[in-house]
Amino acid sequence: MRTQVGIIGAGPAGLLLSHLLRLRGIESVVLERRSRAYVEQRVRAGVLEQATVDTLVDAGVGERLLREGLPHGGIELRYGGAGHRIDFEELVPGRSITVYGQQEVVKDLIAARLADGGDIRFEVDDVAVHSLSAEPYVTFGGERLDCDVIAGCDGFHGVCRPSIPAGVLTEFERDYPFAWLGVLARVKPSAEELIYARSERGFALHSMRSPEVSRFYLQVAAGEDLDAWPDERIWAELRARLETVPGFTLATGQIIEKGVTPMRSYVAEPMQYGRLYLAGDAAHIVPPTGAKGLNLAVADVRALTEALAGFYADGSTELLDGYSRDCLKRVWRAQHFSWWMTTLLHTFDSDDAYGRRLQTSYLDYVTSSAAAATTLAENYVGMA
Ligand code: RFL
Ligand code: PHB
Repeated sequence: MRTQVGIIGAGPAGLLLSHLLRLRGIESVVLERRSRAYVEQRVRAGVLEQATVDTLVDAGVGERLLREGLPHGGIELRYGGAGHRIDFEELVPGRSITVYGQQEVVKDLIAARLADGGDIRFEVDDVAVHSLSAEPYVTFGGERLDCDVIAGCDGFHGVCRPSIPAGVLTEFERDYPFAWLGVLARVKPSAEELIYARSERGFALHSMRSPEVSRFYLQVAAGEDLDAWPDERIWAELRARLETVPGFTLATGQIIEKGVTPMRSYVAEPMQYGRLYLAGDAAHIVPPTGAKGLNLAVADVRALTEALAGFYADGSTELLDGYSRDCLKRVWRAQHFSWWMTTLLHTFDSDDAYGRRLQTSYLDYVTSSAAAATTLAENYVGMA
């Protein structure tokens, strides 16, 4: 088998890349180790930056997103017994975010790709990439796919990044001493906007998916066992961390899904080796506090599409050669922002009274100074 671009992974990065390449007349095959049902149901991100929405709409896959997505003009920071709104409309006019589940983006992309004859293979076994510096090819389930370029869109635990020879990549990492317990519940959201709550008991986030479905996260210990969190304990803890301002009551309902997500910051440089280009979580991870992971994956894929379009138009490798450098600039801004939001809102060592005071001081600054609030707002909606 032969194609122009062999894409490993049918997450948002791989699927969007395949779709954008198709719009430029470039062929690809997507190889995914999970089933279609599995990738369509995997509950993850929910916040889309303006540029992400624009990319999906311009690519013709934004119809349902525009109909069902929830546009938000701000977020709330809740701490010390009060809520403070960060108003995007006022601070960064014309830029906002849209709440729309990542798995809905994935469903829309799969449907669009299959409708125009796209080749996505689900449940493929033993994917391996070969001959990366010369004439690359992919093997899987006893088959071989030859291609000009391989796009490693296989997430943090994929096979592409580990196939790069030792010594080529420099890795940068931060671990955090906590994880997030994520919960999806059939209940009307208790507020119209997202609430990032810092409390003495740890961080909590109130988010949503639709007028009938809410999404919550709780800071828990790293490596926490899900069995330690029966539904009653989850609701009690969410109440304790969110019902901290007068007049706010948390509505409760049936929990549909729950899971524990580790928190990590990670970057591999460069995002390329020979004919292998990494995009999305395969190259970098951020803790979810800044809502940046999916948006970075989309930005990588936008850049890789332009670079490949240039290459196929006239053989020019200028954009491909600059791909890693250009992406890493944005990646590092998002790394800093995500680390900063995480540091500001979580409980680290409860004995560290000095650290706690620093957090409070910075939260007071962000919620009282237009300059500081604008820093948060422009990073949250996405740097232009
Ligand atoms: P994905 O989505 O991990 O997709 C990779 C795909 O590759 C497949 N794969 C393989 N296929 C073939 N052979 C192999 N050997 C393979 N190994 C892996 C996998 O099955 C999978 O289908 O990576 P991608 O496409 O780069 O997309 C990245 C995003 O998924 C991720 O950054 C976001 O979900 C992060 N994230 C958030 N990002 C945001 O922008 N806003 C948010 O609000 C947000 N919230 C979150 C998040 C991530 C979370 N978790 C669970 C990590 C909230 C959470 C809880
Ligand atoms: C979500 O709705 O899943 C979500 C929202 C904001 C974040 C992370 C996740 O920072």
